[in-house]
Amino acid sequence: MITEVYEKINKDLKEIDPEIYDLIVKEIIRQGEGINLIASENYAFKAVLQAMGTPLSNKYAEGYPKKRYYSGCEYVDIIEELAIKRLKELYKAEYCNVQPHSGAQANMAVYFAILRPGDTILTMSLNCGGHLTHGSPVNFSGIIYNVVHYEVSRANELIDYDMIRDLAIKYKPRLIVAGASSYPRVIDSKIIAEIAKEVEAFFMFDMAHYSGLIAADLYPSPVNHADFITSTTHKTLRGPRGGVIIAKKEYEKLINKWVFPGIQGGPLMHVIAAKAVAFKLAQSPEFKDYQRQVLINAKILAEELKNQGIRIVTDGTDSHMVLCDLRSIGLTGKEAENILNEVGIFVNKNVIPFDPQVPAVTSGIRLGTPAITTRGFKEQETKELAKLIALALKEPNKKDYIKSKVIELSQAFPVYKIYL
Ligand code: DSN
Repeated sequence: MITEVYEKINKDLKEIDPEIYDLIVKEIIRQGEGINLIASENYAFKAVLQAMGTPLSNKYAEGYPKKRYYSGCEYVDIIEELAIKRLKELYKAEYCNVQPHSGAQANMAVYFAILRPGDTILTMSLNCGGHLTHGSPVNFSGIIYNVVHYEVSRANELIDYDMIRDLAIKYKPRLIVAGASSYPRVIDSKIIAEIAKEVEAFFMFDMAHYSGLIAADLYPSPVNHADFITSTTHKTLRGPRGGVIIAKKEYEKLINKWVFPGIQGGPLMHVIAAKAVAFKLAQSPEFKDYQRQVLINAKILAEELKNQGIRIVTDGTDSHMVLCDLRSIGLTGKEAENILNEVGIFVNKNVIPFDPQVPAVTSGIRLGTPAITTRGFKEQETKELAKLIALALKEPNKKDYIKSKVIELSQAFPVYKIYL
């Protein structure tokens, strides 16, 4: 049930557009009652949502602080400067741009800044956990550039750095890209930086998935190794949906030019304010504790699922995510996603390295612990959840029991108390 407080705050919306109001309420309830294990999602800080739902959205501020194309930017200038200062502090960075509307736009701005159509880029294969904007044939990056992919080793499913070096020497890429959406292990940006230097390529690290862990010093930072670092702000960081770019100071003018006016118009000032809030909160000791628990929960999840007979890709995790190979229990990723959805556990089907299934089916599911940790799950609850997942996947007739347990667990750990 939605709270009276929520109804009161949103009284106008309810009256003006009951259809949309009702759907928002349903989504809030869905998020609250279900258990979210989608590794790229999280529950943003409440203060982040508050900063986003403001009249800052009304302001046009094309340009950069103190160099805008519109008047009346005195307050949004300070907001953007604060966001920049905090992001630089958070990652000990020389320069950053907080305007990209998304991770995809952050990547696009870097590509457009340093590449020309037809240039070769060396990136992680999507089948091994790479991102769509790292050269997928259905994405602009795969259409505009000549893409060469490196893979993980078939033997241990870890990134094959020798393969990166061999391909870099053979194809002489202008850019090497690292970062992944379903690689649970540490990515060694130092080795990749050395390879990039050897072949005189640029090196971009897309830390979208790992940015919260990196901010908390719990995953190796690519700063000082990569020329460009891109990220989203809504995953492990718990900020608003959006993107950022970090780079060496020498690229400031080039990147700024390519974000605006290169590929974007007016920045989303309400989102930039919310990013600033998230960057402030990410510097707190509580955030570090939170990220520690994210890692502990991911390890417990992997261990317990393994105990239940589910094969874990790379046999474990160094991060917030766990990739399961469901061939070990005779299911596809699509089947598992549907079964878990029915009991209120949200996951996404995901290719595993060298997956024999097509991406719409897959042999795996990807699980992540950022969202459950935000709502307060610790070791005990995570272990219980892993058992419920295995039970749901192995014994379809227990659905009602599992669903009631999921509701029990989620009610014990409410998300936004003010709403639900
Ligand atoms: N779509 C995001 C993810 O789920 O990882 C970024 O690729």
